Amino acid sequence: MDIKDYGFTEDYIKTEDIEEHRTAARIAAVHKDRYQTVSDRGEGFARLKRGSWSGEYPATGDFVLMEYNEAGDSLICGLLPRKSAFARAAGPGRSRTVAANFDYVLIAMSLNRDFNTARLERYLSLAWESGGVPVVVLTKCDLVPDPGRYAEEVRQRAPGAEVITLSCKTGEGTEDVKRYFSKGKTIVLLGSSGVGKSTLVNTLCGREVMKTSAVRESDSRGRHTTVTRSLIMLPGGAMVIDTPGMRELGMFDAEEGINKTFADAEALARQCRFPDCTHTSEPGCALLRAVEDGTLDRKRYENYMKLGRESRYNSAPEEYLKEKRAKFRQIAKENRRR
Ligand SMILES: Nc1nc2c(ncn2[C@@H]2O[C@H](COP(=O)(O)OP(=O)(O)OP(=O)(O)O)[C@@H](O)[C@H]2O)c(=O)[nH]1
Ligand SMILES: [Mg+2]
Repeated sequence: MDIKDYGFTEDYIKTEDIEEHRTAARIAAVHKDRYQTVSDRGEGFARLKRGSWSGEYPATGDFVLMEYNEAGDSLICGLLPRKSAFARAAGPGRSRTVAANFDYVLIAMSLNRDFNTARLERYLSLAWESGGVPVVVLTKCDLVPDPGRYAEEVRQRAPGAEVITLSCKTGEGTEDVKRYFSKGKTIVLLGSSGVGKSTLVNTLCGREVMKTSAVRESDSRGRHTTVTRSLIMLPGGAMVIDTPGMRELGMFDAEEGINKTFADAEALARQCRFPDCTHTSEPGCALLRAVEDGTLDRKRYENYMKLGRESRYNSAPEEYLKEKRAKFRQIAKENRRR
């Protein structure tokens, strides 16, 4: 087995800088405190070396250095710098890395009751922030008579991202998706439970590598069939990280990603009269004017504002609250003056 086939390059660490008793490895799955790894020595398991860990823990897709142990679990002693990472909030001031070192983020959303453009904007913001290139995949297009209409609606909401309609049942769109799966590339699959992420992995593999199960009839919800994030090598040499559908996707440190997702709102924000416009009540606010005259969808505006607030709060709760208190003091002062 060659770690280079798993996407390892000297950008992560120069081979000459790896000490003799250490091996570069990629994390293929995380099982609580035990890590499934691939390296030049083959597939194996590893644990974190005690005492050498204080910061961020490895996530699926990460490259690490480990002390190889032939007889049992190897010891992970260092995390190599990431080229991309998808992280979500895990409470105020904390984040959790879902996957690392991928080239593309495939956001899957199915054309049944899962379809929700506000949620898509959430995924897109974190995806742009991750450093990978987002691609929107509208799955189960066999379930609706006019998938093109949905695709058009999504294109309006996802400037800069390709939108593909797919059905693993009829095979429609699989060729469009396959273009991203070239040798050496890593693709992370994200989306709610039941949208067909694992079904897509099986389709790409040509056999059943992942378990799948039917969604609930009443509301199209999935049953959280996939429970670990695992990196799978596909026949053509691309790697896919299949993930469990996330129940919550909180914004964390995602301002740049939000700005990319809402490029239209961002462009308007630059035209406001006041450079520090908060787009809530100021005269001369270009965003409010656009909502008023219908050029900017009200729901999209509201989501833009909401995701921004959430990101600022989750990334720096103390600072955010301080700013909020200062703003209310200012309003109170003005009211008194009036
Ligand atoms: N009609 C239709 N059903 C599909 C399609 N793709 C997947 N499904 C079905 O959707 C259900 C859920 O698929 P999964 O692949 O398990 O979904 P998942 O996204 O991996 O779900 P979690 O692992 O729970 O996050 C299964 O019953 C699939 O057969 C499709 O293109 N068309
Ligand atoms: Mg699954």
